Amino acid sequence: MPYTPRPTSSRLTRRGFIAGTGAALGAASLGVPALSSPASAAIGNGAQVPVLVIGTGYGGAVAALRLAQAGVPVEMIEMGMSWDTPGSDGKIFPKVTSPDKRAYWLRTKTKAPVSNFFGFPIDATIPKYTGILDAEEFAGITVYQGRGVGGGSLVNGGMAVTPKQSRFSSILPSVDVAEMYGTYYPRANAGLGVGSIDPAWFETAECYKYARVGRKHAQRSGFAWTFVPDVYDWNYMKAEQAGTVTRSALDGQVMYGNDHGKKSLVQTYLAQALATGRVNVSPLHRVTSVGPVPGGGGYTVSIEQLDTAGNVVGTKSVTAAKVFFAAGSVGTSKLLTKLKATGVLPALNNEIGKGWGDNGNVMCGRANHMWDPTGSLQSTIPCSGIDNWDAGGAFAEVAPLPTGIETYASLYLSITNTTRRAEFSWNAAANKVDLSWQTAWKQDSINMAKTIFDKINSKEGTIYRTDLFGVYKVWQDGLTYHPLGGAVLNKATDNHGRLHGYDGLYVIDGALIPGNTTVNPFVTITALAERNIDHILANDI
Ligand code: FAE
Repeated sequence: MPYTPRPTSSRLTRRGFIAGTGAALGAASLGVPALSSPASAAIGNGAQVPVLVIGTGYGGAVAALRLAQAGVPVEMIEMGMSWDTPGSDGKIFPKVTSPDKRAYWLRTKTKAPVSNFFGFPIDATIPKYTGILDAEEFAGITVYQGRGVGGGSLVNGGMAVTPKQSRFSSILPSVDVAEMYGTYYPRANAGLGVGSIDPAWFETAECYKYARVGRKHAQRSGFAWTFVPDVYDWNYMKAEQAGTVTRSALDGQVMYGNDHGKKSLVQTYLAQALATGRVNVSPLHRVTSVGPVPGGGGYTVSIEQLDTAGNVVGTKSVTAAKVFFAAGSVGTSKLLTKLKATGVLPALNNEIGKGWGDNGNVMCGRANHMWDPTGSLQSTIPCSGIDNWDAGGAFAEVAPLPTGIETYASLYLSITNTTRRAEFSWNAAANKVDLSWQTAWKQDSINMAKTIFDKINSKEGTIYRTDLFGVYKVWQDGLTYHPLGGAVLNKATDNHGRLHGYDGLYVIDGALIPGNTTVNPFVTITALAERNIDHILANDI
């Protein structure tokens, strides 16, 4: 059946959205519905609530949905915007090749991961705005994160990978493997709407020529190559290729959002959570403190309200009986590190801020021969990877370079088995949280990625691209898309995310996972959140 995308200009009201949720969940038209109505829906100063969730990414969305289904009202606080209104170009989100103010969180210049093209820098000046992608800079690493209702699900490639069961005990040693693979990974995959590419269509689709070239090179060097599941609607992708729907993945949209096709949390967990009528979301609200109410009775949560230039336009203080930290690995770790160091939550243990890793992310490009073009039309959604984890410690996704012209380049994002772990600490003089990551540590990841690409280059008679990440720079070794850890399960918390030292405070996001998931992380973050909230609902609520 042909697909009919929802017009991007249709902004649903809260009531209309809730009524339409059932349809939206299974719908083919994956436009972006509004999740919150204007400021009137925002949490009020002085409110007293049973549960407050900080952040609307994977961990937060799972917590909100399951609590609400159990009858508990939930207030979700999100520092980013609700992405539901088209700009003057009729689109909600910009393309990767033409970022504007919507692209970056409070920056005046873009900071593209592929920063150069044919050696020339491509970053551009933009107005400061509460845009969708945060390139948060620490001394040794830039951490990319989604900002907005939906968190990282708004900006990621949707690659939805369940780690191999045999590797799970190295990821989360205190968690029951059978329970995860029998109950929680299947639940997470279903809740996220994970699907697989049609292998027959893959063989002919123009937009995946780059992936077929990646497969050919991997297999000729003897590497295991595999399809990777994704939350993008694969039937919508087919329709994009056929030219029967408005293009999104085939129109250069991904890292700054997708107007269509991608099932972000806005279409899945958050849609279901709102449909219960028990969840309220306050966008452009940033939590700055969580401290015990003197004499007991929950926690005082301090919140700043922001405008779209990032100015604080109001402050609020609310009381919550229980607080879930779901601000992402960096957001949660920064809050907890500061609150412990400044004496607001002094009984947190000494594991706070520790065990942080970059999932071993490193990027590189290869220059193909002129007879091996990768295609001028490339889907922004990766669909395959090269698995050399056991032999060389690297899993490399075959990534797109959606420039709209033939580049003869193959691009890869590798996830590697690095054991480097950094620590967050409170810098009182600068009034901020630092991270001890060192750029030089990426050499471990580079060495592991080279076990794949040195071999392919040697077999194919090709070389690394040196013009994509600077001038004569082979490796993008300054970033991660996959921050993990900082409030590690069974260390900073008990084995289900309860923070030591305080009843009613929980961590439920990527901060729980100690630095590496062996594959892309959001399915594991979601599955772990499903496991923990099950236990918390049965025992604490
Ligand atoms: P996250 O989704 O980051 O949500 C945290 C939320 O909390 C955000 O919305 C924040 O704005 C909000 N927040 C933070 N601090 C505060 C505060 N103080 N007050 C209020 N709100 C706050 O956390 N993973 C995959 O598995 N597959 C992929 O294909 C993939 N591609 C990626 C591509 C890019 C460009 C990026 C940046 C990431 C990618 N990831 C991918 C990583 C994935 O999105 C990430 O692991 C999850 O989003 C982390 O989920 P959390 O629930 O931990």
